[in-house]
This record gives sequence, C-alpha cells and structure tokens, in this order.
Amino acid sequence: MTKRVLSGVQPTGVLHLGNWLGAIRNWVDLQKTHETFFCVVDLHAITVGHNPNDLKENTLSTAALYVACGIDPKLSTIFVQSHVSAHSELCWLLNCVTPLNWMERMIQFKEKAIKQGDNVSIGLLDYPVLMAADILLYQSDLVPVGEDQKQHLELARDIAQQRINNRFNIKGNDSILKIPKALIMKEGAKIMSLQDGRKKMSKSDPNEGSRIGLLDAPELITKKIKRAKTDSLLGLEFDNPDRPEANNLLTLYTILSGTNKESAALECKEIGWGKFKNLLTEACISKIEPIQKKYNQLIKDPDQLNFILEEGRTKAEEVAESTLKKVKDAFGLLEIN
Ligand code: AQP
Repeated sequence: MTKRVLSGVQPTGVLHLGNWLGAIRNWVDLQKTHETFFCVVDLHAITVGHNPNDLKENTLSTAALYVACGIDPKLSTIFVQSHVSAHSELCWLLNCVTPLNWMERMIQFKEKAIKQGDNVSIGLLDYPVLMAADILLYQSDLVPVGEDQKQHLELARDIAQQRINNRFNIKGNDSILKIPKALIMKEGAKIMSLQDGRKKMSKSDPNEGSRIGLLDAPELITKKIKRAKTDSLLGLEFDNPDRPEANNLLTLYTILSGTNKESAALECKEIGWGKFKNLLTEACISKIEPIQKKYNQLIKDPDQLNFILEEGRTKAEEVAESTLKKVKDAFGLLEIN
C-alpha cells in the first residue's frame, strides 16, 4: 500500500530558502511515490502574536509557493489547516487525555515562551497537541521532520498509542489511530542564518538580512549575500566547527548549483569570499527565478488558487472527518442521525 505523508509550513512570514531546501524540495519528490497531504498551518501561526492582514496574505502566498516550488495539486492534496475544522476538534479531544507535564517538557515551547515574556498563550503550550491532531487525523504513516520537530512527533506517537489506542480501543479490533513514523530528511538541508551560522534561518527572525525570501528580488538577494557574515580565512570548507558561516554558505552553494559536496569543496577551497559570494548569488537567483515566475502567474489568478484550495479542502475533509468520527465514537460522544 502507498504510504501516506503529511506536512505543513506555518504562514508566519514569506517562505525562505530554509523552508524550501529543508522541507518543500523533499515534498516534491515524495509526492511521486507517496500519498501526500500538504497544509498551510495557519492555526499554528496564531500561537504567537500576529497581524491578521499579514496572516491572510502569508497563507495565500504560502499555498501559491507550494505550487510554484513544484507541489502538483494533481498528485498532492494542498489545503489550509483552518479550512478543515476537524483539526481543532481533534485537538480538543486529545487535550483532554494528554497529561500537562508531557507538554511542559517540550523544548520548543520553552524556547519560544522565553521570547514571549508575559504574553505566553495556552495555544503556544498546546502547539504540539494541535500538531499531533494534524498528523493523526490523516492516519499518516510518515511525517518529514527536522531535528527540532522530533520531540513533537514522539509526543504524537505517545498520545496515539498510550492515550487513545491503549485506553479506548475496547472493541479490540483495528487500532483507532495509526502510529506515525519520522521520515528523516536529506542530509545537509538545515539552512542557517546569513548573519549567524549557528542559528537556523527563520521567518520570524527580526533581522531581514538573516534570510533569503523566496520572493526576494534579485537585487535584494545580491545585497543580502554581499552582507552575509564571513570570517577572515581564505577559501571555504565544510564541517569546520569554528567556521559555521563557511559551512552554511558552501552547503547553500552545493545545493543551489546542483553540484555535489566533493566538487563544491574542491572548487571553493582556495577562493576568496568576494568571488565566492558572486558565484552563490548567481546560483541562488537562477534557481529562485523560475519559482518566482510561476508564483507571479498564480497569484494573479485567484480563481485557480481558490480552486486548488477548495479541492484540497474537500479531499482533506473526507479523510479527517472519518478519523474524527472514530475518535468521537471511542470517547463515547453521543451521535444522533
Ligand atoms: N532554516 C531551515 N533549514 C531547513 N529547514 C527549515 N525549516 C524551517 N526553517 C528551516 C523547515 O520548514 C518546515 C516548516 O517550518 P515551519 O514554518 O512550520 O516552522 P519553523 O521550522 O519554525 O520555520 P521558521 O521559518 O523558523 O518559522 P518561524 O520563524 O515562524 O518559527 C519545517 O519542516 C522545518 O523543518
């Protein structure tokens, strides 16, 4: 049987090279061999402070960028999380069986909570349960995860096994929820900030110059790469712990120029930073250009985008509603016809 995969990106800003090279690029391959569901996780994006107008715009641009990057609506189900109300409903049901102390251990919560000061919402604490609902609703076999999401996937597995299947599967037949497995992503896909090679490239980094957005104009890309942090050594190399910027930019160059690690390392071994940055800029612009072209066509055609999202919602709802019904039934919630 074809394995089912679910993943998503938060519309917390315009997608950047990290989102593309670390996630979406792999989804494009996965859709050829798996049954794939890709959502824009807008309910996750509101767990931190947000601007409503930006959220709408980013939700649409994220969906359009999925398609522009090569997610094919004929092969994959593309939808917006909040369009399928089963996500919020299952989240509530899971909340009622998830111990609070499991949540307090979540590293990402602790990290994000520090940044929020006194404004930490219950939603931020509950983020991993909503993520569990996203995954479990689709009875997903595999979830592509980066290092930072492994703990959340473990939580989803524990909730499904210990708190739902073991407790409520009294009929003893098929399990209620499928236990998903992590799909480890391609090596070298973690993209770091242009301003700090030890920090992940992030949509919410207040420093615009730390990331290359997939919608950045060529002049802006040139400027950002020119200003990217370097070190005082000549030549670039991989995996030197004292040279995180060299490792990051060389990784970017390897992926964007379509070469391999050995050739890139050889080519850039003795090159100066200025010359290297020109090469990187050229590779980056030429790879992003076709994505931007497709994106611009799509964003000018709201009917086409609405059609994709409407169709995605219908397909996603069908699967999600069937799982939700199973869980409600197992919980003993009364149904009337
Ligand atoms: N820098 C990165 N390198 C590789 N992969 C990355 N991803 C994000 N940043 C990088 C991958 O993109 C997918 C979607 O991420 P997300 O938007 O749901 O959350 P995130 O990981 O928190 O992404 P950001 O850009 O850092 O968003 P904010 O700033 O809002 O927190 C995931 O698969 C992620 O691994």
